Amino acid sequence: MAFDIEMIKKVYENMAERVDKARDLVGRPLTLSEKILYSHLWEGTPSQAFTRGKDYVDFAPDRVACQDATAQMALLQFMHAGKAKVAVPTTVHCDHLIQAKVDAKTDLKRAKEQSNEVFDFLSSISNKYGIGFWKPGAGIIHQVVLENYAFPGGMMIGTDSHTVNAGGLGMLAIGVGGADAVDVMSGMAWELKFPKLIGVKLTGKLSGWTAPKDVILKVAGILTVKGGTGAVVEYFGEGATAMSCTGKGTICNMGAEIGATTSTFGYDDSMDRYLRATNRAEVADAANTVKEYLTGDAEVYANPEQYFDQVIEINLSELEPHLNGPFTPDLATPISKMREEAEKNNWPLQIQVGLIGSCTNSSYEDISRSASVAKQVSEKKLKTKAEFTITPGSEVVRYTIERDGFIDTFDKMGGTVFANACGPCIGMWDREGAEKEERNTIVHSFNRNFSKRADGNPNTLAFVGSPELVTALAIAGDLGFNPITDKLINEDGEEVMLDEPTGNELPPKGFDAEDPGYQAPAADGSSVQIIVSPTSERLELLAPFQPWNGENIMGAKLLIKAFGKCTTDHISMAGPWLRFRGHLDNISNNMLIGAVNAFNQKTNNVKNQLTGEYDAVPATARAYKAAGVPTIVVGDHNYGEGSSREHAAMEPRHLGVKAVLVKSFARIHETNLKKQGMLALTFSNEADYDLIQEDDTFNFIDLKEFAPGKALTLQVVHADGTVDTIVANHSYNEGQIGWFVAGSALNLIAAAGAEATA
Ligand code: MIC
Ligand code: SF4
Repeated sequence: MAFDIEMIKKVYENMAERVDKARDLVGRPLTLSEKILYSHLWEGTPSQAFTRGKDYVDFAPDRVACQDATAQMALLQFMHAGKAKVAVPTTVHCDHLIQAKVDAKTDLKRAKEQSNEVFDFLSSISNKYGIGFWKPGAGIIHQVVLENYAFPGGMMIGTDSHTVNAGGLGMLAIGVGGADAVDVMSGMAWELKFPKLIGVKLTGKLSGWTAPKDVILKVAGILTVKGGTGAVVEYFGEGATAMSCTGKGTICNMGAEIGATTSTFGYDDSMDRYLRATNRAEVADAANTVKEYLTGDAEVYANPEQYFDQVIEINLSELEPHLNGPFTPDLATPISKMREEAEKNNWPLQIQVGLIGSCTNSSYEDISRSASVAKQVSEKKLKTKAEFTITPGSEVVRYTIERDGFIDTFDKMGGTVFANACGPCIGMWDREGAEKEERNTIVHSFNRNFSKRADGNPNTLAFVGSPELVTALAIAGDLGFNPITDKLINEDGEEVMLDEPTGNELPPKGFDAEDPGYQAPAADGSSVQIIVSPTSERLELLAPFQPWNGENIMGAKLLIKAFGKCTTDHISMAGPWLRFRGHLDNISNNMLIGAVNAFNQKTNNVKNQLTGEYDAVPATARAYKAAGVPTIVVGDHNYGEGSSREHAAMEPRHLGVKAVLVKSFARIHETNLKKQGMLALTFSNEADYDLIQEDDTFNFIDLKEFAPGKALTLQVVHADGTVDTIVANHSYNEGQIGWFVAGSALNLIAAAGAEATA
């Protein structure tokens, strides 16, 4: 049975009229991305054409998804919106709070004990507000969404950057902060700058050791971690249609790593097959009635240069398997060059652990192909050299692969199956010995490999590859091993080669599960009580942020000038800190502790200008706040890359930071800062970053004239009394300036809600 089928049918009913109207207005054939955008305008039928990369547009997404680590803050904010129920279908998924240590059963049991309070809160608040709840163990948000909710031509937002995974089913699915989700859940429009469009034409066909993952690893190498910012990536061509739906999901999923707003593929037979295999024939049938509206116009794909802002072509027949890393997902190395690169860079060649699964790459196809490699261990009398772990993406996948014997195969090669959860992908991996901080190499099929991400060890070098390659590398235990050309020595001393992986796109006997882990909400949740204990260390009701006092901000001190890469993992680390995601004050103790101080190259060690002493960043921020001194944070390019976690914006807001001034922002983080009433600013002249010194004081001398399109002027007063006057750009429109003035976007919603009930 398909969830929300009436909503889906409604989207398809409106599609033709809206898309045809948009085509008239734009005056040319349309890409799929444009069709979905123009058919989801807040105003309904389009009445004007928008300029890509420039116009802010109000949209009406069809649904919202949240995961446990971000849902807590999103729903704590939603409680202030004054609504009885969410306005669009919404789900919450418990997946991030489950630590991987022993095995699925033991770990899940422990997680339920440890995070009981949070799971209960999420379950009851979901029940109250009409939100579908997926229990711990049900699976990872994006896999569960793909299996149950994603539909071709739909638009959704989710409080997780990898929401984009649903592009595999032809959706525009976009990662956002919780405050954005609150807008949509409250029945308001959701605003996005009309994106630019990048077209990726896939020619040829995947074969042998090359997998869909290699497409995105290659694209990440080409575009880098910020090359997709502000753009939707649309894949097309014979190579795209020949690929499985879940393979497409993998490519879209890791599109988050190039900063893309989202990625998508046109509707095709692979999606029809996947919908039917996941019990959604009704959705496939409905989609088939508007098929031509669920893909780009033929003229667009025939002459992509005329319609996209940028076009990339990849010949899948020539594409090599890749490994990306360490420490950044865009450092792409074809497997044939890996030994040379590793030796040149002194990366440890010995692989300690291979990890497969996560929200990406845990489809039946991925697992069956990996199992076809794993089973060669016993067939060819090999011995697995590295440790090996599997985190299935959902209970449906786990149950089905167990039934079909794959778990047994992994078991035999020495693998451990963890719970259906994020686990090692987000630092929820109690890896033995990680605290020794030894330099070591791991390979995984996840999507991110920032420093400390998997096991908290800054000296773990993580490389990202396809699950089948990761399996082969775990067997070989050698980062330089190329399964296409290299031999292994087996236990009889013979040279053997691994056969190419083979697998099934979909389970021949169908998907199954005894209990997929879903809990439907109460039809009327008005009597459901939400209890948050005032003494809880995990959950804390939110107090509204103070509105702007209307004055220029004067005398702000530099809290930290962050050096180099500063992702949301650096700003608000995950792993052990995930436990405080529902408690703003407690989680603020991790604020920027991973960022490198440009003046001493240390992490979590900054100068307190009031005392001259060096201390941890959160402690220093608290000291300034207590003294009533505002602060600012300075950073480099692509600041806030990675996660959608709005804690990375709320923590500085809570601890008295007024502005974040950087060379450039990642999209979600910039919006999160705006929504929480902060100033998100960029250097007009990038070289001004170098002017900022450790003892600087900042005066925002024309903040009173804060207006769209008008840069702000900042006086940077150095310790010796000299002053540099610099220009700070911003991208705030009128409404967003309103958020700053009100103290946060939520303050405005809450005020409107209070007015409505008064
Ligand atoms: C991630 O992959 O970094 C996360 C953890 O899923 C985050 C969400 C979070 O920080 O809770 C994301 O991708 O948005
Ligand atoms: Fe979970 Fe990792 Fe996927 Fe984020 S990227 S949702 S942490 S599995």
